[in-house]
Formats: sequence, structure tokens, C-alpha cells
Amino acid sequence: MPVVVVAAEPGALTVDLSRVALIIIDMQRDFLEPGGFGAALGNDVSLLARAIAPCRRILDAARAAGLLVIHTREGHRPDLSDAPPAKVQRGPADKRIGTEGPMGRILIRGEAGHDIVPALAPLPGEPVLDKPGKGAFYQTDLDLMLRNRNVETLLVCGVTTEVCVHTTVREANDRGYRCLVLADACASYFPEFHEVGLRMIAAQGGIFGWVSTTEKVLPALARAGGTGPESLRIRDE
Ligand code: C5J
Repeated sequence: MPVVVVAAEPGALTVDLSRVALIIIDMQRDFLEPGGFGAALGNDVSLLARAIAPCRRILDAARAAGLLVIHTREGHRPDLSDAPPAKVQRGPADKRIGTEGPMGRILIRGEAGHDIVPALAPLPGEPVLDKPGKGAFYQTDLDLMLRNRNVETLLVCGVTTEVCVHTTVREANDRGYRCLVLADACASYFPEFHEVGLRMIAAQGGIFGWVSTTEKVLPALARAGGTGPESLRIRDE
């Protein structure tokens, strides 16, 4: 697999494609689809839906390049035994975790709204990580899976930028991973939080990681199949 250089903020990142995983955070129907939990809370879900197509492009490229692809879903067991009361007892009483929502019980595993949107449906063999928290490392085996595969760089996309994407990037950064966040493949119900969230990642020399776009990363991934621009290649391993 080649080692490539990817244009990013705060500076270009050298990436060994043999040690990269793509992680797609919480692209779940309840957050993204009209008629779901997010919409029921009064959010404009079209702001999140705009990340679906960029996620799909990077997903297709990662699959073609043979990268490890990990999908996450935020949600809880039906008996709520893994849901902290402090998390459950929040928000309007009829729209809390576990109550009946428009697409089944809100944030409960196995319910229709908890599932990943059809455009980004995991393929057999791609790990789907059910996480009880905002961060994908908290109470999951993600770190173990990444270390077993010798992963050092995470391509991160999904929703929402300032909540589950940000928490995961912070967790990953503290564990020694390099995070390359794809700005157009992330989204928030609050565009200003999206913008500032991305700036926070790349600020101070990349305090949490790097920020790039699918347009800049796709040619680098294509190098794994030998078709991307030669100029991006540093060396083959
Ligand atoms: C995620 C949330 N996935 N905003 N959850 O960001 O509650």
C-alpha cells in the first residue's frame, strides 16, 4: 500500500494507507431522516442529510481501497440498563431515550430509527459498533479492533460534528491516533457549531487532528488501487 500526502488543515498529512481505517459516526435514520427523532425535536434534518452523499463517496473509495470500514450507532439496550439516568432524564418527557418516537423507541437498538440510513448500509463483514455514549471509544472494543489491525490514522465522518464526531476525535487523539476529519462528510443541526467544531480540531497546530474534504482525500485513496495522481505518492511500502 502506498504512503500518500493529503492536503489538510493545519498542514498536509502523510498517510500510510495500509494503516488507515474509515469510521462513519452515527449516520442513523433517527438523526437524518424526515419523520425521525431529530426532526421531532424541531431540527432541520436536511442540514445533516447533506453529509450522506460525501460519506457515500468516501465509503465507496475506502471499500475499493480495501480499508477497514467501521460504522457506529448511538443507542441503548431495550431495558435501558446501559443508559445512565442522567442521560435518560433529559429533554421533553415524551421525547426521552426509550420513549416511543416516530420510528420506534428513541435511541434503542433494534428499532427502525436506530438503524443506519440505507445509502450507507454496512456490508457484511464491516464492523458495526453500538455505542452507549457520544464517543466511539467509550465502553466499546474500538481501540482493540484498531490496535489489532495496526491502525494509526482514522478518516472520520458522520454526525453530528460537535457532538459524537468531536467526542470520538478527542478520544482517538488522546489514544495516539491521527484523525483526519472530512468536513463535507460531517454535519450538524447547527451550522455555526459545525464550522467552529472543525476549526477547533485544526487549531493550535492540529490540537485534536486534521481537517480535509472528500475532494482532497478521494485521489489519495485512489492511489491504493494505483489510479490516483502519482504526485500524491511519497513511497510504496
Ligand atoms: C450524535 C447526538 N451522534 N447529537 N448524537 O452526535 O446526540
